[in-house]
Amino acid sequence: VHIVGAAGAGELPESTPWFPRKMVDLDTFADKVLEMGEELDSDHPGAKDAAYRARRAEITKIAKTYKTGQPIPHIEYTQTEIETWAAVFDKLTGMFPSHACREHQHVFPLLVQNCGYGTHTIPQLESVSKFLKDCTGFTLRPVMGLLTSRDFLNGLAFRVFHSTQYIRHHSKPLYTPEPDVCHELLGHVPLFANPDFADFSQEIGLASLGATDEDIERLATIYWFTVEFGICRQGDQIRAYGAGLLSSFGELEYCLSDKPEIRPFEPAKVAQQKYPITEYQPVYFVAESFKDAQMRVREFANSCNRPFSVRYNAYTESIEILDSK
Ligand code: HBI
Ligand code: FE
Repeated sequence: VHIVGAAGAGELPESTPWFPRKMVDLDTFADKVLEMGEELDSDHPGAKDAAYRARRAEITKIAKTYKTGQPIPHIEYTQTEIETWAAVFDKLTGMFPSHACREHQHVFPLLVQNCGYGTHTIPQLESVSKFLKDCTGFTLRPVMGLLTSRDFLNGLAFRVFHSTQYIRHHSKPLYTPEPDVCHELLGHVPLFANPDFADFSQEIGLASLGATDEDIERLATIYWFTVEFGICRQGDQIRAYGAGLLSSFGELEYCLSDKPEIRPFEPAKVAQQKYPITEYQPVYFVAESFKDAQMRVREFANSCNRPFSVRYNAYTESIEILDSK
């Protein structure tokens, strides 16, 4: 195996889509957000609330100007925002013992102890990011809203998770059409503290670097059915590990009921599965373990149409290109 020299880009096939090679390259994602970055869709519960939109703009400005290596600025959340958090927090933490996977349950009390998780406090991203860094090397970066699948998945290659910092509208505490701090902090964060899950997530990220648009679509679908809506076998039970499930009161109940269809996690098949984004999922895929899922994704990545492979150098926080796979 020969490592392509640092000069880099020129030595990759010309058709290779641009991808971040160093951690600081992620700074270029800051203001590239899809629709809900600044304007809200007409069906967003906060669309007609000028004060809510102004508050969001204030918070997303942090993400817009954030640069690698800076501490994530502290947000002084308002009483209304804290009440919204409290409603979500109480509802979900009541269900975790019976519905969340054991990895999520193991980490949750540590987040209470170390990062200020609790009914009456919205944890700060900076504190959570430091905690994750100690556990698995994952860090958070503030983001204005939805990134493209390519940019979002590319971040995972660096063990970076792009996290929103604003909260859903107070009129509907148990509903949000987009990611918000409740989804990120209660759904995603606990799992990124788990070493096997961190490896699994980075594996998807590495496969996404310089991938074709078709392969990005397939990897995004795998991400959807795992990191967002994954369920896993745990002894003789099935539990939720996907953040979309762990942050949704209704779907968390539904996904473990006898209503949805459940299939084994086989990436080549998962990648072809169509899915709705505004309704509960009709199909879930069950992983045997995060290690097993990671190995399967690695195998899948090797079948993708990319003429090179990559590895992450954690010392230099950069991607090395390997010219044979
Ligand atoms: N962007 N900020 C942000 N957060 C996500 O969870 C997210 C995203 N972009 C795409 C995405 N998730 C996934 O649905 C896949 O397309 C990767
Ligand atoms: Fe998410």
